[in-house]
Amino acid sequence: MIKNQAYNIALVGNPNAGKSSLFNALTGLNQKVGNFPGVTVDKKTGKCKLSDGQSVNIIDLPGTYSLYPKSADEYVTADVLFDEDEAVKIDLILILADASNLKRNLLFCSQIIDLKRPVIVALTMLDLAEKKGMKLDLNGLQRDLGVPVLPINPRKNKGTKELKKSIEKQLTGQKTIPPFDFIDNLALAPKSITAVKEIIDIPSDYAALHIMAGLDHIQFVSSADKDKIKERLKEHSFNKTKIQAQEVIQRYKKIKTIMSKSVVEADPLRKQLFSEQLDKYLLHPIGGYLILFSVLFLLFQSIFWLSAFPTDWIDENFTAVISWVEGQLPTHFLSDLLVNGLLAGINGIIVFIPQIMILFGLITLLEDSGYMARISFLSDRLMRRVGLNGKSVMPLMSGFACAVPAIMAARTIENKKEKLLTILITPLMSCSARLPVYTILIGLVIPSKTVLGVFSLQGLVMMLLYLFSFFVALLVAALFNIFIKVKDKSIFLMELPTYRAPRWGNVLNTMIQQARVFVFEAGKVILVISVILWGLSSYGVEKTESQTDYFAKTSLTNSYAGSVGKFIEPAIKPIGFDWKIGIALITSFAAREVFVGTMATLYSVEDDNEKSLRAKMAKAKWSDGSKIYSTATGISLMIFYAFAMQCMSTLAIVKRETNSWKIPAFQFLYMGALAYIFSFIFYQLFS
Ligand SMILES: Nc1nc2c(ncn2[C@@H]2O[C@H](COP(=O)(O)OP(=O)(O)OP(=O)(O)O)[C@@H](O)[C@H]2O)c(=O)[nH]1
Ligand SMILES: [Mg+2]
Repeated sequence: MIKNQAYNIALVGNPNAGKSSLFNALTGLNQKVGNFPGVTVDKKTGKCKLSDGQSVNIIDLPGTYSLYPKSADEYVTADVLFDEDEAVKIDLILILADASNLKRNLLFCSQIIDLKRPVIVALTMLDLAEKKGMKLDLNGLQRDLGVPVLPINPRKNKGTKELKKSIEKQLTGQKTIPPFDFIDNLALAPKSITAVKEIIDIPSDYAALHIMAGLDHIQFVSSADKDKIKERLKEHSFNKTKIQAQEVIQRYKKIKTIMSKSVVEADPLRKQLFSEQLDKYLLHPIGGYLILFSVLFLLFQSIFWLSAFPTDWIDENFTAVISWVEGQLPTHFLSDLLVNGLLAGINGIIVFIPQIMILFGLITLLEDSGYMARISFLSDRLMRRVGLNGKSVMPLMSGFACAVPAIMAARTIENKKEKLLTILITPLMSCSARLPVYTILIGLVIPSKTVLGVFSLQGLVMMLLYLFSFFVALLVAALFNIFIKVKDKSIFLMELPTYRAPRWGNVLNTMIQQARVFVFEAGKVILVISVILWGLSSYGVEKTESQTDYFAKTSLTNSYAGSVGKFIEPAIKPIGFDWKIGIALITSFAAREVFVGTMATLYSVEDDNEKSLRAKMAKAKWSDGSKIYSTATGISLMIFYAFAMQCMSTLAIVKRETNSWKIPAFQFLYMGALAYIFSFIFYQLFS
């Protein structure tokens, strides 16, 4: 086969079978891998060089249990497999099957085989299967399935060489289209299938069945043909549900026969694996919840404990660097821009690297070990009370890191209402961008004391903030649940993956990458805004008798930024904010991280001898001489940042995922209202 364009190879299989691990091994990229079903929710393409030098495209896809898609992520995969996706046309399908759960994995495998396209089956988790006492005859399986079957271990990068060879073979001539149907598909609905195949040209009986079942969703069939098909289906009284049920029964029957020949299954009386024993404690109806609370408690405390030293270290050294640079430069407005605009902005960013790294590291640890899936399981009951589902936990937990991937993770939720509710409340989770704001304010208004001997009071307050916003999020869900009228059946089916030792390389990698993203992506925004802000807060309008100067170097109070801040001050005074905070609120609508940079710029424009931002803020006074950053204002401000929707990227992703402007607009409004109301209440309480 000669082709100008690179071949496209799709990675498909049940969730958590190791597709993304293999994708990374083949392409050298760093697609997210985690030990729970539903990590990948979108397609991702990478390049891989085969031994003959040709480069092929590898496409990582969301995992799916069957070819009848139910959730948004499963549709992504089904669309690619049925050529519904305009962007990718598949030349070869690589099915990954988890050998330690072979029976269930073979169901999906057998469906793909019946599509009659070039296929290779790669078996993963053979190490686990062996531990369970299973024995597999790969040659026997290959014979019965009629397609190549290869053993691989993408976690350890084993078997990839042989796999590449097999791919090469398939692409260069010796293509093996599965020679026989796995089950007798035609017999499922002989008249309807024949009728469809007369109208459109497809070789596979089973694919014809899928066209009939998903007719409304399919686009490559013209509407004239669709009408014809519909007519014929009615004639032959085609019943989708009944046929699907029959299909699955027949497939399992055949799988059973095949397995009895080629597989020695795990002995049910064998000694339980460590992983299985562990669940006795971790999923215990009482103990399980106690452990869960302790884990989360430790998580939030460690963010404070572990980051305290490196954060202080960076802060001290970088402020020293800034002072030094300032000393070297002549007095000029460009030096001013460099020191008070740029460097102050950079300092605002890099001091948070340790916290961001620790937060992402700990979350990755939870995901990689397999405990995250247990958190879903344990919280399903609570989630259900407020109209959500155990599967909402994954988006909500990853919302602690960042709402953007978290909202995409809601794709795995099948029920429309539960999915919408999850998307609506996910931005209320305290994401990593709020950490800088919390940290600086907690440092200002909460004394650094130890409670009960070991716990830091500052860490406790931080945790209370997280808990409070989580609690409010659930209340909000419960409230919206009453008003949203979408009827859809709801189930919670989630496979609990085997516990695995975290891959430390992966944890470290995620930490470094996220720090990079934070510094560069957020950094770009922060720097741009800091520089603009420096301009707006250093210059303003000055009127003298003879002329009006629109570009006069002036004090912060009289500057452009100052005027805007002063303008909105009356609206925010009731919640304890002064006009400088007002300016920060406005700039933070781009992204919350901008807060610290804004403060840094505003306070350094006002010439001050203090170099550390915290010290400058601590000195700030109202006109009556009282401290601006009182406990009440500090708390009110943190609460505001906890609830307000200050993130353009989140709004954009909600728009994309829900395909509607109304939902992000509503989110923006309701979160703003919550922020103002709660800030007001807390300000009054603590004043
Ligand atoms: N023991 C063992 N673990 C493996 C093997 N292959 C992958 N894993 C682990 O299995 C887990 C799931 O891997 P992923 O690559 O994220 O799985 P996926 O198929 O992309 O999952 P989804 O994106 O959720 O569909 C990870 O913890 C891997 O380290 C294997 O052959 N043996
Ligand atoms: Mg994946």
